[in-house]
Amino acid sequence: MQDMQFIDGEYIPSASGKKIDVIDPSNGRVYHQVSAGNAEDIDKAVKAARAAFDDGPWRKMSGGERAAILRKMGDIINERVNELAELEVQNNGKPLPEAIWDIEDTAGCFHFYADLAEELDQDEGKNIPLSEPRFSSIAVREPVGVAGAIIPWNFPMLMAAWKVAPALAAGCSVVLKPSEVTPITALEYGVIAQQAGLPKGVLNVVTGLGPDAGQPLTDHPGVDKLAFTGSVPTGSKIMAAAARDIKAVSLELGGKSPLVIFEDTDIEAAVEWIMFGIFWNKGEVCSATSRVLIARSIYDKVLTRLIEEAQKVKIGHGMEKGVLLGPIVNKSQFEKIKAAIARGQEEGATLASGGKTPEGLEEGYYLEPTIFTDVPLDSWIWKEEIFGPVVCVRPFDGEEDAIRQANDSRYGLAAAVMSADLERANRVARAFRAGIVWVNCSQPTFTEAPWGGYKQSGIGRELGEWGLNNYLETKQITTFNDTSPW
Ligand code: TXE
Repeated sequence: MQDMQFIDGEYIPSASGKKIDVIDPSNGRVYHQVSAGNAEDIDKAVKAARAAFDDGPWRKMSGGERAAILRKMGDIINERVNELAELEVQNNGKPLPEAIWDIEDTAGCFHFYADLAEELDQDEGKNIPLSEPRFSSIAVREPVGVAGAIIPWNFPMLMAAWKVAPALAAGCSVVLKPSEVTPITALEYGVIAQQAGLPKGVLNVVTGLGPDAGQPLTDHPGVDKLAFTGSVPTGSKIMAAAARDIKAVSLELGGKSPLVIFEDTDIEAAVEWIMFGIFWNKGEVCSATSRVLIARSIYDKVLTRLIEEAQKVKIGHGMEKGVLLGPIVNKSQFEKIKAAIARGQEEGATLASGGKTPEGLEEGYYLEPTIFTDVPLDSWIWKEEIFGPVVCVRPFDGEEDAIRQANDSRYGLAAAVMSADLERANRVARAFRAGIVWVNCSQPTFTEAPWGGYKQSGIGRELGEWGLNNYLETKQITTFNDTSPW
C-alpha cells in the first residue's frame, strides 16, 4: 500500500510530514496512514502538471500514441482486479463482487477513452462554411490544460477514472485529489502510470483533507479546469473558486432520485430494482433511487415483498461470501445516516423495516437496510440526500401525480420508471427533470452514455464523448485566402 504523494512521476513525502489515518469501516480501526497534503504539495503537483503540459511530450503525441498508454493502464488495472478490489473492500467496506465490478469498469473506462483518443487523430479540423467566400475557417479541438480532479469516497478508483481517463485522452495533465476517507486505490494510479510509461508530471496524486489540499487545488492559478464529484455545499465552493479565475468547471453532485412504479409492473421485478436501486453499494451512490413512488393499487403488495426481501439481506464484512450490505464508509457518514433515521421518525414517517445496527455487528459501521413509509412530502428525509441504505416509499394516484412528486426536488441527477406500457414509460422518462433516466431498471451505468445532473445535481456531463469534451477546448482558425485588398 502506498502512503506518499505521487508527484512528477515519483512517490515523495508530503511537505509537512503529517499523516492522515485510514480506517477500516468493518471495525473502525486505523490500518494505514497516508500523507496529509497541503498547499505546498498541491503547488508542487500543479507545477509538475503545468510543466508536463506546457513543455512535455504528452499533448504533442498523436491520439494513437496516447491511446497506447491509456490501454496499457487499463490492462494493468485488469491484471490487478482482485488485489485492487480487496483494497477497495478494506477501505470503503463494499462487498467484494461490487468492488470487482468497480475495478473492471475502471479498466474499461481507460480502454474506452483510449479508443476516443485515437479518434481525435481523425479530427483534423471541422470545415466551417462561411458567408464570405474569400475566407475559410476550421474548428479544431485541443486539450484544456491542467485539470484538477477532486473525488469522493463511494467509488474511489472508478470515480477517479471517470475524470483521469478522458483528461489524459484529451492530452491534459491532471492533479488528482482523492477523498481523505478512501485514498488507497487512488494512490495506486502512480504505480500504474509508471508501469504504463505515462510521461512524468502528466498524472499527480495528492492526498489530504478538503480544506488543506482540495481548496488549494481549486484556488491554484496553474489549474485550467476543475472536475468535482461530491456534495452540493463543497460543489458550490468549488464553483465559486472557479468563478474567481474563470476556470472551466464540471460538477457531479448529490441526488434524491425517484423510482416510479406503475400498476402494470411485475411485482418481483419492481422489488428487485428497488432493492438494487437503493441498497447497491450500501446506498452510497449519487444516483441511488432513494424515493420510491408506487401506484396505489399495488402499493401494499410491493411494500410487503420489499420488506420481506430487505430483511433477508445478508449484512457483514465485504469479504464474506453472500454479503450484500457491507459497513457504511466511516463513522461520520454512519452517524449522519443514523441521525437521518431518527429525524424521519420525528417527522412522522413510519419506520417499516430496519433502522438499527444488526446484533453482533456493533464493532464496525453496520446498518440494516431501512424502509420508511408514510413519508411527509415536506419532510427532510423525503427531500434530502441521506447517502445510505435508506429508502422512502410513497403511493401515487395516476401519471400526473407520479411526475409531480418525482420532479418536486432541488436535485435532478437520476430518475427511473417501471411499466409494461413502454409508451407511457417513455412519456414519463421525457417528463422527468433529471440527467439520467432508467426505464424498467435502476442504476445500470455504461461508460459510453452521458452522466450528470439537472438542477442542483450538477453542471456538465461525464462519460462517453461528453466526458472527453469536458477536457477539450474548441479553436477556430480562419484564413484570408485572397491576396487582393478587401
Ligand atoms: O463530501 P465532500 P463528504 C454527499 C453525501 C455525503 C456528503 C458529505 O450526501 O453524506 O456528500 O460527504 C473534497 N475544496 N456525497 O464530506 O465534502 C473532499 O476532500 C475542495 C455525494 O465526503 O463533497 C473530497 O475529496 N475540495 C457524492 C471531496 O471534496 C474539498 C459522493 C468530496 O467531499 C473541499 C460523496 C473544499 N473546500 C458524498 N471540501 C456524490 N455525488 O456521489 C471537501 N473537499
